[in-house]
Amino acid sequence: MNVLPRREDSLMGVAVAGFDAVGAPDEDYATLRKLVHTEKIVVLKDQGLSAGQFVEMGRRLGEIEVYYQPMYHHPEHPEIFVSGNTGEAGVPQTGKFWHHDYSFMPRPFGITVLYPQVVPQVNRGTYFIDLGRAYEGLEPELKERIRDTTAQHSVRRYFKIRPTDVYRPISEVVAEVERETPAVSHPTVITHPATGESVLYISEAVTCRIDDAQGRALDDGVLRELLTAVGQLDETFKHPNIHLQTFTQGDILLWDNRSLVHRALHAVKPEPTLSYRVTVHDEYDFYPGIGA
Ligand code: 7UC
Ligand code: FE
Repeated sequence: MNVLPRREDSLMGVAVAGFDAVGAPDEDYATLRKLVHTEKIVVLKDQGLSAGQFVEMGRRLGEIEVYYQPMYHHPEHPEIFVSGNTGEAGVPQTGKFWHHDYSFMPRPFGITVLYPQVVPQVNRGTYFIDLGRAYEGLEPELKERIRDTTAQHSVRRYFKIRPTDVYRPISEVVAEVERETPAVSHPTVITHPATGESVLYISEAVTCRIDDAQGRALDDGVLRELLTAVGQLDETFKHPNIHLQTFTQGDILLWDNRSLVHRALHAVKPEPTLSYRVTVHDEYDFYPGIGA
């Protein structure tokens, strides 16, 4: 495996040539995980894996987390989350909002692996913000205000109506979402277990409130101030923290789901697009003390 030098004008990420996903020894997979933790995005070039081989790659990386909703599953491989609009499988318009994967769950995973299958011609790519670096740059007063606080995360705003929900009362669907996936709390600032960085762990789509150490909600303004400062409310995507990661056919993207929030780029008039995703727990707890 050959790590290519980062382009000087790029905020994050490295490309890797010659990674043999099928034949790589365990040491190479350990090196790859480390690279994801330090570089935040790794793009493996020129991959030609079948769906089954892609799942196998996920298993080599860690413990696969199967998405909790079957409507996203690949028909033969439930481990693969399919997003796309080509009709055969998958859900269109996924992740079109700043989020981490699974932050609304009690035990999120460390690494997301994306394997684009049909790459759009025009609107290709995914936006990213590194919230470790962004936390470092926050005003000291703002850091002080969120010390020892927790943030609540809920999927409710972006839960997609399923085919099986047609003709159900919306109140029943909402009650089910709150019952099955109640809001969860995580520290507002988590420690990255692999790098030791302090990482702000909030997103525009999923974080719904910040609580002090006694569980009392802070003023809404604090969450808005944080989201503004790090770039998640910038509708022009010109904030200096925002990185647009593009990809071409044959790329496999791996990213650090602890440090990065991401947002899919979807056209208003959609072009054909299809991508496969597997998500894995690496060798570390999501953050030290989770679930304790
Ligand atoms: O349809 C979607 O955008 C899925 C989203 C609500 N969750 C992705 C995840 O992994 O948390
Ligand atoms: Fe996502």
